[in-house]
Amino acid sequence: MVLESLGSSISSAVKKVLRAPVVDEKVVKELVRDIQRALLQSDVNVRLVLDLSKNIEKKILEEELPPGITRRELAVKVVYDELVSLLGGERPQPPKYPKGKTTILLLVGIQGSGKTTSASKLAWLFKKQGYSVGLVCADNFRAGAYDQLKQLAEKAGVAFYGERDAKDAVELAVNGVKKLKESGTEIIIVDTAGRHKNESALIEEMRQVAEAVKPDEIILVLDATIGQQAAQQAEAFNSATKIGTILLTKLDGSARGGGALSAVVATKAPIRFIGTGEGIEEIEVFNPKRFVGRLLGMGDIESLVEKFKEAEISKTGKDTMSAIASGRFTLKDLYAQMQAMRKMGPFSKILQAIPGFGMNLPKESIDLTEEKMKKWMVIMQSMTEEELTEPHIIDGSRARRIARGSGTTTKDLKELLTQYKISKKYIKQLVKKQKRMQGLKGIFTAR
Ligand SMILES: Nc1nc2c(ncn2[C@@H]2O[C@H](COP(=O)(O)OP(=O)(O)OP(=O)(O)O)[C@@H](O)[C@H]2O)c(=O)[nH]1
Ligand SMILES: [Mg+2]
Repeated sequence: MVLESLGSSISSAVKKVLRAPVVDEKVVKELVRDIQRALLQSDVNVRLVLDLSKNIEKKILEEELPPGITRRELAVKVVYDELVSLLGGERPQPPKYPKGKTTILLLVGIQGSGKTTSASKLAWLFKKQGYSVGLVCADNFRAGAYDQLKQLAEKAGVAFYGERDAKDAVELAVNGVKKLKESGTEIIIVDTAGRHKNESALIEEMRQVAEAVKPDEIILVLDATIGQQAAQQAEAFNSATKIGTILLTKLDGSARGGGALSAVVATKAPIRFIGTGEGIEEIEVFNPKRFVGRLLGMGDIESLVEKFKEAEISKTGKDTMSAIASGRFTLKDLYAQMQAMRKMGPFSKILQAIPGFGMNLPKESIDLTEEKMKKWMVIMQSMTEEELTEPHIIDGSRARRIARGSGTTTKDLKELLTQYKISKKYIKQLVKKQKRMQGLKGIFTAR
């Protein structure tokens, strides 16, 4: 069996849903099982797996579909949302360190993960934010380490401490921190050594360095290209020195960084920054939404959601056509039309395209703007299925509930219902008049 990273196995589970001809209960159950398996294989706590997957299943199967959203779309969106929240939620969260005090950051990670490069990137970034910054080279293992960091410190324009030929890494780190602290440096970044082999010695050294330096935050530097090994690495470091945050490097290549998800789960530490190149400026605050989109292989989830919507609209468009042809025209049809029309551009054109809108009313009596259309769509989203198909049942108490639920007023609702009635009446006349003509379709599919 090929051991996939947590990210890529979830990604393939979601792709299965995307490929399924219909998304029914069976497909959803399989998705949930796949996700459970992926999580369990990554040693995620059983309790957490059950909670998470139950949550996903419930949301996909029981949530009422918003108009124009398919179950498939919902399924992808639910998984996406859960992963985003697992990775820290909506907004990127840049760290805030106190001014006028010393904060010590210790970078750990295996050889070649990008510690030294990332140390200088962080230094550059914090300096730009107005902090005084210093870099400490605590790597006495690799011959070139001292010169590498010294040069990068010059590039970033920050202080540097290092000792050529130092014997002891712990002493080296302590000396550096002491020296920079004395000179009033606000953020001290300690770069440590990596190892090829003999990782237990590395882990032990990190433990000792951390104990001596007492960092405010230990940053695990993780190479995005390593896949499943990420979990083991993260765990090994985390058991020796409590990892505070993760910095994910080399996301500029083709790597999706799926291993990072396992690392986050293993350490419960959030990803704060990502490295997107070799240059000193190529660092970004981690953005969970963008990352999950990429992880699921969807680049930009918005465009996917958009695509599903389009498909759904053309389908409802057809349904609406036949509804109209038979003289049946509900608020649902009106909603679908508005949604489709909004994508078509100039509002004046939209007005002309919806039967009855803007035609039967004097222009000045109704200020039909994009705003208003949006408001009406929100109102319709607050209605029940029954109210949408049988609007005449909307009485006073229902009206108040709908207005409350949509953050509008009953006056807004009344206005919408009036418009709906005018549209419906107009359509009836239209259907009668043009019964034998085929031109009707053209009105609705105007591009
Ligand atoms: N493309 C790309 N390359 C990176 C990134 N971060 C680091 N690198 C490259 O990865 C290689 C190793 O980076 P270092 O910063 O020296 O790694 P290290 O963890 O300090 O390595 P050791 O000190 O030997 O343990 C270098 O060639 C860097 O240029 C990144 O975000 N993108
Ligand atoms: Mg290094």
